[in-house]
Amino acid sequence: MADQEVKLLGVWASVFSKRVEIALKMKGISYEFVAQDLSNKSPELLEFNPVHKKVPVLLHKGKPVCESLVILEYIDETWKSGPSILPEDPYSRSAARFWAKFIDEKCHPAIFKIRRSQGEEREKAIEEATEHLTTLENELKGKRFFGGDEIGLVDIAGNFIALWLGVLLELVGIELLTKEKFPKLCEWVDDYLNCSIIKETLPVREELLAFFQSLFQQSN
Ligand SMILES: N[C@@H](CCC(=O)N[C@@H](CS)C(=O)NCC(=O)O)C(=O)O
Repeated sequence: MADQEVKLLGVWASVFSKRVEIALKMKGISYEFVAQDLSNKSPELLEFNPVHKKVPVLLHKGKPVCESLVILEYIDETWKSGPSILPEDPYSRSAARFWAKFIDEKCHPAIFKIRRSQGEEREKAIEEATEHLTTLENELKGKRFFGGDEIGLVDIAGNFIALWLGVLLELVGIELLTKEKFPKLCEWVDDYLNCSIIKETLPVREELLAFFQSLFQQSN
């Protein structure tokens, strides 16, 4: 069976690996999770993702697929079981790809910049992140999930905003995603984290916090 030939090279604390695990679970595909040590990259990781040398890598029947958003589309196109990750209609599909890309290219860097900067530079980074989160807040108006009534590509891409953002900013003593400023986004976080597949797949907040705390201590 095709399911038995699915392997995921990943890291438990990686927001990108978790995207792939969520998609596989949504489709009901069983897979082998092969944990990677990014401080000592495995020959398998280097062989199957020689360009970026990053997790996640999905191996399907021995063939590698790299880059989490590409993998999500591959999963959606390969397994028609379970709910769709991308919408059917081409315009809605392009919109989903647009917002997923926006999260990766705008939101992630802005939030990481807050952690890395100090003083005036940090204030600017907070302003920038606030602007991007406001854009997402507006995109959610009238919808429960970015995908509509059900979770889809943009929700899964938004893992970082749902869990990692709060953890990373707690470590620098900043609260950005508040109910007062972002009521829709906060409602989305609650609804998303309460979906059974999401709950069983994403890491426990305290464990993630401890992991990044120790990672940052090592890198400071
Ligand atoms: N754009 C990539 C990002 C993947 C990524 O940044 N993975 C990190 C772990 S969270 C990684 O493997 N880092 C190893 C490195 O940078 O050397 C994706 O969406 O899959």
